[in-house]
Amino acid sequence: EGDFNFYEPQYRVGKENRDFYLDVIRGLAQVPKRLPSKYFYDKNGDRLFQEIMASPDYYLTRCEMEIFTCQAKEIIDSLSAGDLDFELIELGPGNCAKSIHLLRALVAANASFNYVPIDISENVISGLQSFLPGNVPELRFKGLAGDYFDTLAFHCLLPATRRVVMCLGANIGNMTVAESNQFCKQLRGYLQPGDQCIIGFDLVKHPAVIRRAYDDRAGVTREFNLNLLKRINRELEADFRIDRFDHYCSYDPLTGAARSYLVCLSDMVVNIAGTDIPFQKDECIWTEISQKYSKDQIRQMATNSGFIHTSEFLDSRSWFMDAVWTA
Ligand code: AVI
Repeated sequence: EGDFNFYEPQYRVGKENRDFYLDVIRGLAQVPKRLPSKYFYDKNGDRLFQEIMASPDYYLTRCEMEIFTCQAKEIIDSLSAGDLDFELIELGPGNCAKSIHLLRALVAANASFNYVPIDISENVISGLQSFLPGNVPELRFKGLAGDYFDTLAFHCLLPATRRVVMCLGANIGNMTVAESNQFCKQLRGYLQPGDQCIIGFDLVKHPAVIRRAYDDRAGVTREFNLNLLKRINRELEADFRIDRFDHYCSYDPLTGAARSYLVCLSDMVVNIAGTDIPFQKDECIWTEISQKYSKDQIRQMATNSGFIHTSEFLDSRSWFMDAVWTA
């Protein structure tokens, strides 16, 4: 790699922040500049994301919640036509607010299943460990903290009757179309024929509704985006002047991509752990993609990645889809 000059300053940041540092420096060395959205979620970012999900302008959470509260029984029916002996893995469970409806319905149906939530955050897993026993008594579960795919790959080496993998919340939308196809192919690679997955997709809809969701009137998404710079300042000894950046989001109905940016309001040089990075007025840092899909694209993605598109569950406005695919 040609970026040797980047390596020395990294030793000014703690070992635990080294990957973060390298991702930030590499992203800001690109033209146009970019920062990976996975770094939104520090403690403050988690709190802001909770606020976004409760915001009247951010429809996604309510749509998927409606699907899980009103159609849990139908979802269960599509999982294997009555054979309820499986392992239910959830990638990125958060606080389980949606999947809990499925868990309760499965327990009520006397399903013989184990629940395995996998999350990168130890906090999420320990939170579930204290929350689930009191809220879904009789649930057998084992939380695993770690990277989705590393953990899943390791876990899938263990014997199991059948596996169902859930990836809710339109998390798949935070990848480009090419990356999400790759993700689904990789997921298929870990599964056996007859295993299934449930994936949440945000659907294309009126462009103004989508843009509003990523530029909410209360300004929480703005705070959420700017928080990334605050985190870089705090954890990577940087000196971003937060008031010299603005939140901007675009939605392109031709590609289904909603993109968030941080716009630089004046020429400046920012120092990150000893490395100077120049910024120009009106330059944009691309921080996030939230990809929207048509129903046909979702059906096609199932086929492309080696799954059968088994069933689809929509909310009453057809704004969101939870798709069940069979390997
Ligand atoms: C987590 N993810 C699906 C959210 C989304 O809709 O892309 C993150 C988010 N970004 C801004 N608002 C919400």
